[in-house]
Amino acid sequence: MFDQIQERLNSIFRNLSKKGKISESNISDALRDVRRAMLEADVNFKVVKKFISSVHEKSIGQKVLNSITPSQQFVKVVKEELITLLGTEPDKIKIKKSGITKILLVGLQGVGKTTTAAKLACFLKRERQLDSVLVAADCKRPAAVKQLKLLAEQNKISFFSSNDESAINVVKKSMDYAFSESKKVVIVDTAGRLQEDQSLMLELKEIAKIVDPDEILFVADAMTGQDAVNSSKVFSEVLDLTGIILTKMDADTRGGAAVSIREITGKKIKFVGNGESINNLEVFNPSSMASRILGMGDIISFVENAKNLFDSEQSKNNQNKLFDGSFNLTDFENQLNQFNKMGSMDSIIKMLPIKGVKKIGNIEEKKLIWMNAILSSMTLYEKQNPSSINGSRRKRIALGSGRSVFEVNQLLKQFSQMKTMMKKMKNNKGIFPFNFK
Ligand SMILES: Nc1nc2c(ncn2[C@@H]2O[C@H](COP(=O)(O)OP(=O)(O)OP(=O)(O)O)[C@@H](O)[C@H]2O)c(=O)[nH]1
Ligand SMILES: [Mg+2]
Repeated sequence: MFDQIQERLNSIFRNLSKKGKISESNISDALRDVRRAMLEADVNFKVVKKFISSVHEKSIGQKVLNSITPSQQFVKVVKEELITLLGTEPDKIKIKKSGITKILLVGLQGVGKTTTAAKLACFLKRERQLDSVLVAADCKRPAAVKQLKLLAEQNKISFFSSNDESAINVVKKSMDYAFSESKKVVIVDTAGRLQEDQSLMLELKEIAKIVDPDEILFVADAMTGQDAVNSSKVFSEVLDLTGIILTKMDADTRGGAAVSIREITGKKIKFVGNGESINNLEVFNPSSMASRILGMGDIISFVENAKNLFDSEQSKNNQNKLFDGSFNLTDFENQLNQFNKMGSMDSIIKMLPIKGVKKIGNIEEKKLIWMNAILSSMTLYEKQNPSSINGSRRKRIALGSGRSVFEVNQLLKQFSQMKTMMKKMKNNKGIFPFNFK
């Protein structure tokens, strides 16, 4: 996702990081490059213009923090503006407190409406425990009805279709069906056309009038870039769209549609499709999307978080203890807790600019959890006198923490290796665990 724009932006940020300070002239160079990268990523030119001018204004006014480099400061401004552009906060799907919620999916041909209808039903079941009925309102194409029926069967979702010629009648009947089956949500999959043609628009308008939907979601194919943006604008002028679902983000290397669509249509992206399988639907989150586009991960907040925590008195104390050899398991536990305070291992890893790290994140996170479990099963005496932890104590700790003796041994071994290593490094203070000065 977004490989092209990520690469371009990263090289701009790297170049800027070689410069000492943010000045009028190097900011202008960086901004010119960002502008070009965005245009090449197929971001709408009006959006680019507005974006660049607000980043310019904000970065010139910024004080460069001591702890972070100017380029990071610049990335921070770019990121904040990008989040604003993408809609600031996630926009939740509207579900009625009582009665049946009606969701209409509209869009051009082949963008992913049918697939998304099924994905959305599964999402609502999984995340909100809501049962939906999938309604095939694409009456002209029998294959379209079959496709939705198959998806419904495969995923155990209710399905409604009717031999009626008119989509409007099908939708009307589906409401009675949903009511009789006590379903909470009706998701209507409509027909697509190659172009925004008059008859399609009239049909959709009519359906909307009769159904009075709670959500009219425009489904757009992210890969089509500005075409997706333009057609969403046309649809939003005819229908009261309540949001956008961008599909095929997994195959979109540029990101132009994702970045421009809200600014141009005034409608927020609610979900993104990021693959062909049924679970590949994500709630759109402007902040994490901005991180992904920038590709750098959220280094700034990571640095700030880490700096605050590891600069604390307790941490400095721990460092001194480590070097004079008096560091014990209580200190080790405190250090682990501090690390935990920075957020889940997963979120820390996500903030780092490393590719393909999701898996490592999970493993590490699990490890932190079991280490904590073992440490909290030790007595204070044991923590302060690690050498007292003999075989029978190890067995008791393992039992108490629900971990194996092997894992208890592993933790103790790591702890003693760390102490030995630190003793050796006595003359090279400041390396544990992070040094941001
Ligand atoms: N890679 C990827 N493919 C997707 C995604 N969403 C849908 N597709 C694929 O896009 C193709 C078209 O999807 P459909 O759901 O049939 O599209 P549609 O809008 O209903 O098409 P019409 O009914 O013909 O207008 C299918 O092959 C889907 O598997 C996505 O998020 N990622
Ligand atoms: Mg379809």
